[in-house]
Amino acid sequence: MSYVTEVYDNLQKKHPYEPEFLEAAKRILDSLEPIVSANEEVYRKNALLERFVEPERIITFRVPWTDDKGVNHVNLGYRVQFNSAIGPYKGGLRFHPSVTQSILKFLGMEQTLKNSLTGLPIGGGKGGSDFDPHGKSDAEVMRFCQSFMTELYKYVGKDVDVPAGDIGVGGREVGYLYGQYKRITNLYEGVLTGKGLTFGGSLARTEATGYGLVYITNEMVKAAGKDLAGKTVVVSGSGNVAQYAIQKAHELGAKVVTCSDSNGYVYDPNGINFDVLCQIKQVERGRIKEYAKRVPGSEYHDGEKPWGVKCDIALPCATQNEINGADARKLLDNGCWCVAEGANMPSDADAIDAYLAAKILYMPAKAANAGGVAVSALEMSQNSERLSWSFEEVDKMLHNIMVNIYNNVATAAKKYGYEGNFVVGANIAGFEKVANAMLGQGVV
Ligand code: NDP
Ligand code: 2IT
Repeated sequence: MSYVTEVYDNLQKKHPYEPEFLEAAKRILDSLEPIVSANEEVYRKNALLERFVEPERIITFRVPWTDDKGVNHVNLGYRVQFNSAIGPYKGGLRFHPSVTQSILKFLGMEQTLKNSLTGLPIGGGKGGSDFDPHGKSDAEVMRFCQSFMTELYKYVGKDVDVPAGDIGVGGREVGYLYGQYKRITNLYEGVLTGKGLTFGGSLARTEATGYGLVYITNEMVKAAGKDLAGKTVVVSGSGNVAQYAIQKAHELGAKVVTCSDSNGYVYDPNGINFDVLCQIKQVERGRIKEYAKRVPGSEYHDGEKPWGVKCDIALPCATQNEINGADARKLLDNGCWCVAEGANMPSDADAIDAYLAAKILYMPAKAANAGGVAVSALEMSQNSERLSWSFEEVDKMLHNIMVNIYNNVATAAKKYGYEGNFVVGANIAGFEKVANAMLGQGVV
């Protein structure tokens, strides 16, 4: 039995109730086969894969909070400190009812490789809660964040573990979490990223994931001899990543005709209006169906996803497994020739098989959405030197980082005999640095 299969079989036995984690681990391990077989003896001797697949530490805690009517609630809180071989744990916090340890372990493992791809010194972590911020007042969200941090502060710090946002955690939540950390510890330090601009946040962090997604898509499209300008793009989601992917895609001359939330999607043949979208989602915290009421010519499709809409390029920016095999075949049948993932693991295994079989351009999440955490690492640097850089400086660095990621992923794929397969390329390019750091630091 191959080393990779052996490790995966063992993992399955140990964690039978963690389907999302097992799915992510299987996909990653399978695509590491070429680098693992080239280094099998040394990896086995150092139990490298056995260590790589287990988080260094998982912290779980209860989060009690009181709603505006005085009713008490208890949610679950987590932080998965996955891998610190190349830097302090780094990764977002997700507040969503679907959050479980399995989902956070899958995200932590992905994050470890993603952070390595950025070329910056950040390890991998992820955390969050099954708390649902939808429909909660600002005061309720604040009390929840304060309670969450009252436990989490013991385990994080600027050189230990630096959380940020993810689904359900944006600037408002990061601000409340930061305020409570500072109040408890009396430390004014960069313990979180995605902070407000008046208290250590980096310019361009809000835009970074969406912009980075479009920068790497552009690089991949150019390398294939094509151009983003004039192309039709389908986006899912309407949160932080989707909003700034839409803005940047329009700036580069493409036309984004859809966006969505968990209730349905809107189709706007004239291109999604960024200002209306931001008014609904950032200011009013409303539902995407409002868009169709305000923008003449647009349509709302309740209960549907946008994958049946004809497009050149698809940018899934909502959540995991939002494109299954049948959705992928619909995209391909309608002529889609490029998929780049803003969300984490939005395409299921069947969908990825369909992309690879059709040989379309496909950039997986850990490379495509790495711009967010890359600018988070730049925020950490700015906090350390107590200076802040201009929007243009940060944006230029982000652009360079995404171009480097594209080149490293494409080169690794080619080096191991999988030219054009960016799944293999991204996993191997990310893993190589983490593996070498783990080997160099001994069996810990
Ligand atoms: P937001 O909370 O800002 O937005 C999430 C969007 O996705 C909303 O439109 C939401 O709709 C939709 N969504 C969430 N869960 C589901 C679901 N189960 N089914 C259908 N739609 C859903 O989050 P972000 O934009 O920050 O995150 C989006 C994705 O990008 C996630 O996969 C995240 O992990 C990933 N990501 C985020 C980064 C960042 O910097 N923020 C960096 C890298 C990746 P609704 O409001 O109805 O729930
Ligand atoms: O999935 C991700 O990369 C994020 N949610 C961003 C993490 C971060 O630390 O900025």
